[in-house]
Amino acid sequence: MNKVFDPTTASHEGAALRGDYSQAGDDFAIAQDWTAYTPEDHALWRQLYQRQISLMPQYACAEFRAGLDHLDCADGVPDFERASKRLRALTGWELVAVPGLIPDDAFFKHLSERRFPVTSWLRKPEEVEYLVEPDVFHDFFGHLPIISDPVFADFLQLYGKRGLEAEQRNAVKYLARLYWYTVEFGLIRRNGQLKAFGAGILSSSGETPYAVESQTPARVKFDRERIMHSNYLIDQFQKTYFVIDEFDELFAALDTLDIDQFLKTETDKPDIAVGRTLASDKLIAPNAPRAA
Ligand code: HBI
Ligand code: FE
Repeated sequence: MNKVFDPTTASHEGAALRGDYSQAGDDFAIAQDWTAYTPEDHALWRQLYQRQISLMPQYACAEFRAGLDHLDCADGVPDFERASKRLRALTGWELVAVPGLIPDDAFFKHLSERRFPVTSWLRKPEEVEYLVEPDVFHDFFGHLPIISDPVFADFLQLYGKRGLEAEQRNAVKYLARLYWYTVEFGLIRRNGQLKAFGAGILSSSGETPYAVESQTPARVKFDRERIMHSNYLIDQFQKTYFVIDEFDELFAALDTLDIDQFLKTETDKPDIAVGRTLASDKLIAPNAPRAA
């Protein structure tokens, strides 16, 4: 099956696709082929894992940390089948291996059926610091732990369902912003302290402390319409993070979203530029930086 996937139609625009799409089925699923990872891959995974795990007690929310424990993935690039078993037991989700970014419709379909697409390839040693496109470390370490939370798990499935609907109505752009500012870069407030749950934050050693305690970016109370109008950048630390108090807020935001109504009343409003804050934003202070 020779499928051509144009990355410029995906929301992570400009990402170079490096996986092998020629083996993918119509749903873009491939075999993980766990035995093909080299000892160097496993060593690089352990290096990435060790660096991130040391940051989690301070910066990740409790649900994410509990999920990470359940996934038990310290030793090397994880076997997706084993991880699927664990996740299935917790929230009924499983993993599906993919070659990288996949088209929106295939992505939404998987989520709507409680399957999370996980890129199978691992970055190269010279990319430990930074990568624009998702690899197995970002997808597995960043995304899967929080899917062990039942409320988040239901929210993500609903995102898939609403995404399929948005596709029919040409509204994916607005839904994708919600995903970006929550699933990828979301913060949650716990006992007055900010913690991260977004995968883009928690798979990055630089952005993890930055998102939670830097004085530079703005932190704004979660607001569905505000986010749906907000542009974002994929190749640098975020300039604005949105903060929830409960995962229920995410579920409710999608559950009560009337896409047709939004298109009718909201889409003539201008986009909000990256880094801009509005008078109506409820601003939230960062945590005090960790003592050195
Ligand atoms: N494919 N593998 C993969 N991972 C993503 O996060 C992803 C994708 N395709 C489309 C997509 N994200 C976004 O465009 C949607 O959330 C809108
Ligand atoms: Fe991601």
